[in-house]
Amino acid sequence: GNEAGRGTAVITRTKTKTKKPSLYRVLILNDDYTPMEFVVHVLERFFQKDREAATRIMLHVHNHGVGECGVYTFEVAETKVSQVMDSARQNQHPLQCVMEKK
Ligand code: NFA
Repeated sequence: GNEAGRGTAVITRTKTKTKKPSLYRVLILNDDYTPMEFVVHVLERFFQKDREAATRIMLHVHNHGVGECGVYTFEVAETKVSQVMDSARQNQHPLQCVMEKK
């Protein structure tokens, strides 16, 4: 607390900073044209999945339309989405990657 000149007591910082960051799911969307091997490659390169996990996620997206690549804080999730979208564009694949708040 702080007692300032005119008898106005002001409480500052009653709480310590314990706010947890919001988390975001990064998702890949299915399409009819992106090669399965490219999606596996993306999951290995940008999401640190081994071949088995990457293949499982790719097949889940292929069969269900959408699938989770990982959960990250806002800036990390944004970076992952940009990396995937840039790589897809460079390779002329229509692959879409999005993030959503958990
Ligand atoms: N559906 C794509 C195909 O049959 C493969 C794919 C999987 C694309 C996951 C996008 C995401 N070639």
